[in-house]
Amino acid sequence: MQIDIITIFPEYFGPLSVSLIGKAAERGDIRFTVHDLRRWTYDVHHTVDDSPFGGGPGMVMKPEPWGEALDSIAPAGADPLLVIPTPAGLSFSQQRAARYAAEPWLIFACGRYEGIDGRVADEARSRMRVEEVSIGDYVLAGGEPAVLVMTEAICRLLPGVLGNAESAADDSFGFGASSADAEVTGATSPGGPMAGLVEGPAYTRPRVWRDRQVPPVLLSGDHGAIARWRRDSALRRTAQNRPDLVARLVWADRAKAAGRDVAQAQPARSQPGQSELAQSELAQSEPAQSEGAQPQLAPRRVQSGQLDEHDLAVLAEAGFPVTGQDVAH
Ligand code: JF5
Repeated sequence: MQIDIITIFPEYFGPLSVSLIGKAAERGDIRFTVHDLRRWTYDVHHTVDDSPFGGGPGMVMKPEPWGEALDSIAPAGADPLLVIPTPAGLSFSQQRAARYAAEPWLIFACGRYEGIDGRVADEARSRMRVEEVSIGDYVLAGGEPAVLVMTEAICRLLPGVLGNAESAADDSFGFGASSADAEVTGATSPGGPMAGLVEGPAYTRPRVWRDRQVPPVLLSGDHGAIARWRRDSALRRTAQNRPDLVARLVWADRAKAAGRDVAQAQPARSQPGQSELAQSELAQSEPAQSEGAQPQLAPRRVQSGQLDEHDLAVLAEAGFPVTGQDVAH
């Protein structure tokens, strides 16, 4: 995979030569080329910004250096995907990371100040695919840290980059072990038992530390019981920390029960045509933290978009009293 990065702070990308990504780059599995935008300025001060038309605070990045940089890096006929970090963009997610990981060539354009002149993305769209992407609902001083975040999320999905190919599948927001293919193709229907959940806690030696035991089931050697326990702890942590994700699971579950397509029914952010009902379900408040007896283990269906009795009991225990058909408030 080729990754070009255009920035006024090339030094910012030193971390790309460290750790897993650094090793992948050394092996040649990923090739990073960092370009200084000022190379495409011709005045003595190497000016990249100017004041905004229409007034207002701050500065806007001038279009000319960007136009020349993109012409030079992606000549006519080339087919890269241009990614522009901005708080106003589409959400970056594990799914988008997987889609980007399947691209042979990405170009990242790091804006500073109040962003890049709007015509740059428009003009680039006339000859290449362009996505404006946000890594979260906060404002950075520039796109550089967003590019580091995205490259890390993307590159660890490349074959051979992560030590253990399996370990990406059950990650938080991962697609589950049974859909490694979907991960690479960017399929929208998640597959495995951990799909749509954040991960529960992990443990290592020693078995007892400061009077705290590792959960005994993890030492039992019973792989079925361990998988069940992990799903339960993932459900519990998702219920406690991410009510938005639980709302999605419940939504997908109901859609499945109603015989509708799960991918279409998921209440993804900013989907046009989203119903009032979806909005009210997403607005569910955070559940109270709860402790107490573990729900009884029961046989389960381990398919995405399906919550069995046991899942519902775990969710209820964690403060999400979800009945067969209703979400309690
Ligand atoms: C940027 C204008 C780009 O602040 C961000 C960002 C936040 N979430 N995702 C990206 O990017 C830098 C700031 C202002 C354009």
